[in-house]
Formats: sequence, structure tokens, C-alpha cells
Amino acid sequence: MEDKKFIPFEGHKFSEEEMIQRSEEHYYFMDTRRSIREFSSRPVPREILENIIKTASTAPSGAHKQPWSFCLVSSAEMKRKIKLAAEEQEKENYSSRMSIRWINDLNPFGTNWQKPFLEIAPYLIVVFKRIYETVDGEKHNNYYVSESVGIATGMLLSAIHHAGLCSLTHTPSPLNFLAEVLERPENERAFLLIPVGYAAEEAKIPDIKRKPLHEIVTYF
Ligand code: IYR
Repeated sequence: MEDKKFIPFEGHKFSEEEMIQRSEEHYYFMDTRRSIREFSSRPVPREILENIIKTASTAPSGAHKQPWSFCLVSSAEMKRKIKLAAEEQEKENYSSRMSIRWINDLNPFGTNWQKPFLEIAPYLIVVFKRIYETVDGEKHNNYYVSESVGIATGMLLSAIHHAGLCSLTHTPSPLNFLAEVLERPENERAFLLIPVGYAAEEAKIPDIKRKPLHEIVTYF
């Protein structure tokens, strides 16, 4: 058994005034994040993507198992394979697997089975959950895997926005073709497929509003 080891916490200290300003500025900045479906093929330095992934990996996780893994895809051949496999699933979804109500709910977003952005965006980040680790030949399940990977993915999206890039949280379903195409190990399950890059010059976004505070918070 490893012994406990604690070190002093070097937190940040701001005045309340600064904290109000910082939280407000951060909110206004984050409120400008939008999901983008029309990407430019303009290249992006890989270092930016690596910083973004390192930021995601600062997320808290059950027992600090960091149960995530990220595939950073820029190869045209791999992007094409992923696009074709995703479209195959989405064709089924849009033509029969999704309910009429679901299709109607998606109407404002103008989505359909075609996913050209999977080839156009310079990068695809595929987020995987690691459901167990193999230690001395034994399978050890990780803890709170979906929660941990969900948090890491949220931090990834926020890091993408902070860097000045755009993304789409894309969920072709079922997602298991991603582990196959990317030849992932047995303990990994695909979680989300995220194209990343610059928005196309002519990109348009749906005119939607976010819920106001009083609709999302209850005070006690
Ligand atoms: N996965 C499909 C359908 C889809 C579902 C939801 I819920 C969305 O918010 C958007 C799309 C697709 O990507 O087209």
C-alpha cells in the first residue's frame, strides 16, 4: 500500500471585487461559445490541441484514476474513415431509429445524416472512457467513469473556446465504430467525437437563447 503524501496547497487569492469581475468576465466569454457545424479547413498548430488536451486532463476524477484517453486525428485518411462510418450510423438514425419528435426537436439545428465537417475540420478529438485498468494481469474497474470523463470533456470544450477555436459535440450513435476504426484497447469505450478548428467564414448558427438564472437555480 502506498503511504499518504500531502503537500501544501498553493491556491490563488483574489479580493472579492476581483472575484466578482473575474467571474462576470468569464461568464461573458463562455457565453460566446457556440457549437459550430461549418468548419474551415485552415490548419491549426498541433501544440494548441496538445495544450487543450492537457487542460482537459486537469479534471477531477474518481480516486484520481484519470479514466480518459484522447485520440487526436488529423490524418485525412482516418478522418474519411470516421466520416463514412459515422454517416452510415446517422443514415439509419435519421431514416428509422430516431422518433418523429426527436427529428422535429432537431429541426431548428438543420442537422441531417451528412457529416462533411468530419473531413473538413483540421482535427477530430475522440474522447474515450477507460472503464478498467489492467494491473498485474487483473482487471481493476475505474470509478465514476462517466462523471469523470464528462467533466474532462466540459473542460476540453472550454479550453477549445479559450484558445479561440470552435468545436461540435458530435454523437453519432452507436459510437462503438470509433474504437474499431481507431483500434483502441479492450478497456476503452468511445464517449464523444469532437471536430475542432476555425469556423468557416460563412458559418451560421441557430438563433437560440440560454435559460435565465431563475429557471436553472433554486436557492435554499
Ligand atoms: N447524432 C445525430 C442527431 C443529433 C442528436 C442531438 I440530441 C443533437 O443535439 C444533434 C444531433 C447527429 O449528430 O446528427
